Amino acid sequence: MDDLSPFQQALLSSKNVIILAGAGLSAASGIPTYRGLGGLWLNFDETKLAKPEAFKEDPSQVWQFYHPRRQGCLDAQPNAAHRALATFCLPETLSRVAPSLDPKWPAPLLITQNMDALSSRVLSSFSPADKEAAEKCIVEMHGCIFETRCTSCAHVQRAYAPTPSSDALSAAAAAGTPVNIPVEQLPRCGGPGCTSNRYGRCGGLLRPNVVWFGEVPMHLGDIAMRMNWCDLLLLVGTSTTVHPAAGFAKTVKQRGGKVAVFNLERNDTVDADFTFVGKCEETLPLALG
Ligand code: BV8
Ligand code: ZN
Repeated sequence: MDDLSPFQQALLSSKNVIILAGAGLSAASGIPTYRGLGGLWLNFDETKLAKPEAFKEDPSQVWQFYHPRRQGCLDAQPNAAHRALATFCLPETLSRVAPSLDPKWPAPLLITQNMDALSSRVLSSFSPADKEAAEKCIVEMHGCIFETRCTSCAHVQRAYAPTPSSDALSAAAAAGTPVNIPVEQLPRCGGPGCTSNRYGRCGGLLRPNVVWFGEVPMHLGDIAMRMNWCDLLLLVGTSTTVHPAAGFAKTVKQRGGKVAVFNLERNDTVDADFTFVGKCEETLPLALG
């Protein structure tokens, strides 16, 4: 692994640290990446299912794509990389490893492209004060697979539990082959476990509250504003192929900031100042400790 000290020196003088995490962060938790070996998209054409038009045309197919993934994310446990990032966000760590942060941004922005909520779920083992401090750093820019959004009343509900009202979906998953589930049997607003109290639980069709291709990522305004002042961007386990996240490194470099890559392989498309080749669950604890 490359010499850590130049990177750690940059951390010591950094005023505004941002971390962009991708599927590689959760690989050690058993969640398949998208484009690497065994990647999810190698079996699915992303433009076919992860887009609003697909849901409009065949919500049954799209729910059958997400329902087992949600279960996989539910079964997954956070790994050492999630823990390293969460611990890094704590005031006592920052006072030691990043003492020059601008009081406007006293903690890093942890932008995750992942929908598995593992960067939040790792905090369940933290003290309430530490959980609160680290939670404030996390932005789920591509949404969360544990959230559903009503396509009629827009009620969003988050639950670390299987897809709500999913008997038909579970039967289809058990059958192992896509079936055509009538839309009435798909997750509905007001179904079991619904906490909506607007419009008397409207019965509308629920969708996964994730960002599909062609949809605007979440919290983009906050991200863009902060990115303009970022002087150190960490890219953790991402192939930087999906925009607008793929362009963040260029933005930071254009403004004189530095970029550190934590990945299994070098990425020639990124003009990195520091590259740590290896499993992020091994390299991050060393780099941020
Ligand atoms: C938008 C949720 C308009 C759904 C996802 C041409 C140019 C520019 C843009 C476009 C273009 N053509 C189309 C677009 C737009 C499109 C896009 O970028 N397409 C790509 C494919 C070209 N983008 C969009 O549509 C976005 N919206 O543009 O709206 C707009 C924008 C701004 C302002 C106004 C309007 C919406 C994109 C969101 C799509 N949703 N997911 C679902 O998953 O079902 S994307 C999906 O890819 C995931 O969210 C994932 O996080 C993301 C990125 O992938 P990675 O996380 O990087 O994962 P990947 O497998 O690729 O890489 C893993 C890496 O980890 C590898 O490098 C591997 O080496 C490494 N690794 C593995 N193990 C480890 C490891 N590293 C370290 N340690 C390990 N152990
Ligand atoms: Zn509703």
